[in-house]
Amino acid sequence: MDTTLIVDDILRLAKERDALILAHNYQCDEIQDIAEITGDSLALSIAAAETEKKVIVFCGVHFMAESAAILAPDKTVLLPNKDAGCPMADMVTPAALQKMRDQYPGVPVVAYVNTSAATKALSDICCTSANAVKVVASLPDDEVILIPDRNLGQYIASHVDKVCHLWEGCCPIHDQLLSEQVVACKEEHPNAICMAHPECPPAVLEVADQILSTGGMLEFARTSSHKSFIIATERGILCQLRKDNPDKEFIFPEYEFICEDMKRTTLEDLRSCLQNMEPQVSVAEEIRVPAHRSLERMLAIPRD
Ligand code: CIZ
Ligand code: SF4
Repeated sequence: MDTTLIVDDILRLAKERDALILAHNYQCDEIQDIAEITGDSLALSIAAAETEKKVIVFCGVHFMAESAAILAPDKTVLLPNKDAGCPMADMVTPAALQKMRDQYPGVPVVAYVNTSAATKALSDICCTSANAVKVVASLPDDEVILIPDRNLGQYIASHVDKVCHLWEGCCPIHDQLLSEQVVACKEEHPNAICMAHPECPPAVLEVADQILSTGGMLEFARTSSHKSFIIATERGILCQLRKDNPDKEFIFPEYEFICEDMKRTTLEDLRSCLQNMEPQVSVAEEIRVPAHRSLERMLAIPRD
């Protein structure tokens, strides 16, 4: 079917349903193009909480739609493709986390936002890749449990003066990038600035010039006087990087860097979820309330 017809249908249905379409920075270009707001998971969840609209269509993965449902409980949250999950978020379950809590009684748990609502409910505070070091440094405790990403965990541990107990999880997409691939790319493009996501392995972060969340990368590229950048994160970010900086060059190392879950959402899914008002994502009140407390504690920490 003709794409323009689907796009017209989506825009008409979004109006009829009073829906706000949000797209994560890793979504396919055509999804990012049609979204009203693009961004990282936290910025999108905050936009969901602040909008006057009744329906939120979250083009991203399941934990992100859950975060929107936690922060905006009075709204209907739709996840256009119900199979869009996050393997890293699935690497920690509440039962396994409870075991670790029992092992380190009284030690606070800092949960990366890439976790389920049930895991957030069992944590003390959340963090994102943009504020992780700040969140952990803000805690009065000299010992913390960091879940679920060991790479982000190790990055945080190297920036704070605390004993950090790391969970053995990772993003399978970022974790498989090799420092050799980044170094080869740097050698080929000696004038390029390398920006890496903290979900990449420590050896990659060591050779990167900047370690940034997706929102941080977009801001850095926009405001930097450099013209050329090596990008070590999921390729979907290229869509906004190109829109914001038509005169700058963005290069990827020789690595696929595609998250299949982020690419599951299609324009057809988007149209069909607006037609049928499903799949919906909701969070039961007994999980939502403690999960909300963990997110609110993070949001109470002043941003830069
Ligand atoms: O929190 C997000 O949106 C993710 C998964 C990546 C990032 O750094 O923005
Ligand atoms: Fe999860 Fe990694 Fe995909 Fe992000 S890129 S959604 S962390 S698997």
